[in-house]
Amino acid sequence: MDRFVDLRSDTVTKPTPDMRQAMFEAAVGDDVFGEDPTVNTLQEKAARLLGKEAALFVASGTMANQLSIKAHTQPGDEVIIEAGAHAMNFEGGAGAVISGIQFLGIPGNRGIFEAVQVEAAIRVDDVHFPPSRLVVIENTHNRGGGSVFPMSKVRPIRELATQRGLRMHMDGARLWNACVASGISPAKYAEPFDSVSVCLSKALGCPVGSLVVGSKDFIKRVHRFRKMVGGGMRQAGFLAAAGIYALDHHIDRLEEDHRKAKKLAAGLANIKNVLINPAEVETNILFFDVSRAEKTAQEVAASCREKGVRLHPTAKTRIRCVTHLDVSFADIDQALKVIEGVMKG
Ligand code: TLP
Repeated sequence: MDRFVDLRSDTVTKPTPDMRQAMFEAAVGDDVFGEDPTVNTLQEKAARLLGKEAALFVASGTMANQLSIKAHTQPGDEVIIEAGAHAMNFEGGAGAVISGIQFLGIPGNRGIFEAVQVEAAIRVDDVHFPPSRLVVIENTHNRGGGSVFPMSKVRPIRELATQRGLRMHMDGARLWNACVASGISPAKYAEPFDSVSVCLSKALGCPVGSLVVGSKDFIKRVHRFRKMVGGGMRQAGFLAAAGIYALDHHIDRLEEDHRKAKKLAAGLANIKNVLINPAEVETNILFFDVSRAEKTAQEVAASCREKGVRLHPTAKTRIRCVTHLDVSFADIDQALKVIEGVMKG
């Protein structure tokens, strides 16, 4: 099938013609020598946009998160994180391997947690316990259904972290979506955090790339660790050019992706045996449940795929959909038609 509607993830986007042109025209150099002008421009731009001293371009969101964790911790430390978070569950156990840390997963409400929960999770100073070192917040929260971590809940966590000597990292793979949905600027969202990772290859439509931002000293440490894991790239300006283009042109349009997700959710709510609360859809990710149907999520997704609609089953009865640059409002109508047919059949 040459044309299909791909709602599995916002990572599936292809560069637009204008983005490809920007990549084609990029001035490049050897970034391991610090001589790629386009990488340098992207890093300066990202640091400015997020209100931090410095930024580093890395290969992926996983690399951004895990090198940040490494730079904040010592082996044996504990990292407090929401139990469904990407950095703990979907990064191949890297926290244990790369940093020698252990995660303490605390339950969230659609990925969102409270300062009192962090307070209860902080270990007392006793030889039995790992030292609590870092709090990680995911914004938007992937498994929470693209939920926006409210600023009103970030601030008390920051106050507590400061009092208790903990650092804070934001997995902002989709921070852009949180900013557009909440009206809060990237710099304001980043302000309470010691470090933030952001992705260019998710909502923003780039082929590759993420950034870590933080203080100059922190980024220097991340840079050293990037080298250790073989993440030093050479003429990476071709990729950075896509990032610059995306930061200039693909943030404001996310509002459209959010409307597509809301339209999809509203349509799904009208399909027999589909369970979803459209009021919970805040950004570009939604989950729906098919436990009332005779089929598993995998069977529903397989039947939809045969009819040209790709969905991401994440559990026996749970399916994820993500809207992005490469799905139109008409594609959403088409997806709804196919899902309705499959749920009936
Ligand atoms: N998430 C991907 C896949 O892992 C499932 C997706 O399709 O959503 N943080 C968050 C919140 C993420 O959602 C992801 C990717 C990452 C980090 C890791 O980014 P990459 O895939 O670039 O290593």
